[in-house]
Amino acid sequence: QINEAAAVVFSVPSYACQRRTTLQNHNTVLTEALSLLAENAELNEEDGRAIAFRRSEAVLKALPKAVTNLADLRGLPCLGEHSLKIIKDVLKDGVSSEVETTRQSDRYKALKVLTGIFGVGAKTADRWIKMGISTLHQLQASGQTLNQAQQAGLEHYEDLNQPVAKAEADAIGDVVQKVVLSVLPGALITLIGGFRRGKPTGHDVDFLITHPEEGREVGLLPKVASLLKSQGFLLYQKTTRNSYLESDDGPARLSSNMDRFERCFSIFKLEMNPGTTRSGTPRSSSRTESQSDDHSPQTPGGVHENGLESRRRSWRAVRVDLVVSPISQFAFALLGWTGSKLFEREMRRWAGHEKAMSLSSHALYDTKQRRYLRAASEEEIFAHLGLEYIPPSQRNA
Ligand code: 8DG
Ligand code: MN
Ligand code: MN
Repeated sequence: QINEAAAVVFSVPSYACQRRTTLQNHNTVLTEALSLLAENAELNEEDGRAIAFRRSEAVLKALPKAVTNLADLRGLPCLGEHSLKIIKDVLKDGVSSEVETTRQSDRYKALKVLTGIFGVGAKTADRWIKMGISTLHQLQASGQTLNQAQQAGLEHYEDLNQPVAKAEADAIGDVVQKVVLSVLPGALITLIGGFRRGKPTGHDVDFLITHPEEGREVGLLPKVASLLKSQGFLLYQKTTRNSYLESDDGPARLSSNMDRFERCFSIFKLEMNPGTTRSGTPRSSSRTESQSDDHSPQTPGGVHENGLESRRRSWRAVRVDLVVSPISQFAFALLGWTGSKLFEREMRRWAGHEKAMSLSSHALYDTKQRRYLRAASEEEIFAHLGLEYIPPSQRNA
């Protein structure tokens, strides 16, 4: 065959946690097509289908150069029939009709808009769509009862759907660090999530906090959250305490992406006014939103915090996740919260299927030896699992 001679031979291991996946991707047209179908499946809670598309997407992300020919894909793992059909169409026509039809579909568009509200998941969005609610206006007009997270999510919709830049993450890191250290001297704060993997932007900012002395970290977040709030840095927060020790089901039986760390899901108020020093206390939360803009010289009074006038504000809303782990679980928490989500999922699958072990963000359990394997670093966890160490910047599967 003609293709045979021209075909590039790629060799890719089947688990994403065996591969080095950088942010540089030579097949963006193909991966964006597969990603949209994966996202659509996630929004429709078709988990098996979503994972299949995510795995195909990740295999293409790991290739050292662009695929130009279907024959290039021979021998690659994880590429199912459906994914291959999409790839074939994109290679031939530059687009896939299934992807474009999905992108334009009313249901996909409505699911995107509604789940774009912080606090709204696929289930809630589906319920609303079935009631004829597909837009933010329809939602507001419907009189649906929203919980506090959703109310805050709607209020800050525009900001929370703008990417967060690394510089913004660092500015928030400074504030968080200062407050955490004032409550617990000696605490260690690490930027995790996508930014730790070297992404230039993110949908939120994730921090992991610990303390070198086991136990000193207990109950830290309620204090940190209340200080941040009193200093005017929080627009919303929900703090939950650590429930790991109380649980009798153990880490092995936790559902895939849940853990039991003390944590705070928040919406941060980030000052952006160039004239305002970052370290200064912005304002007290006891003042109302409309008053709080008054000090800014170039901001006219009566500006609302969302809508068309948003450009005149001196601040923006940013989603921030704070997680606290005891030092004995720190390496597992760091690994579990660095992502990417697919990399994490694949690592747990590798542990279970290939090693008869159970990996969570708390611990690694060896089923055959019937014991927990300790680790003080991510490197040790990879070693326990018989995997080559992959640094965060190469976990972008
Ligand atoms: P982004 O914000 O830049 O869009 O990407 P990200 O930083 O990779 O995604 P993320 O949604 O902020 O999640 C960061 C990591 O944390 C990711 O690996 C998934 C993981 N994670 C959660 N929730 C939970 C959870 O409840 N338990 C555990 N163990 N991990 C979680 O997002
Ligand atoms: Mn993140
Ligand atoms: Mn997050």
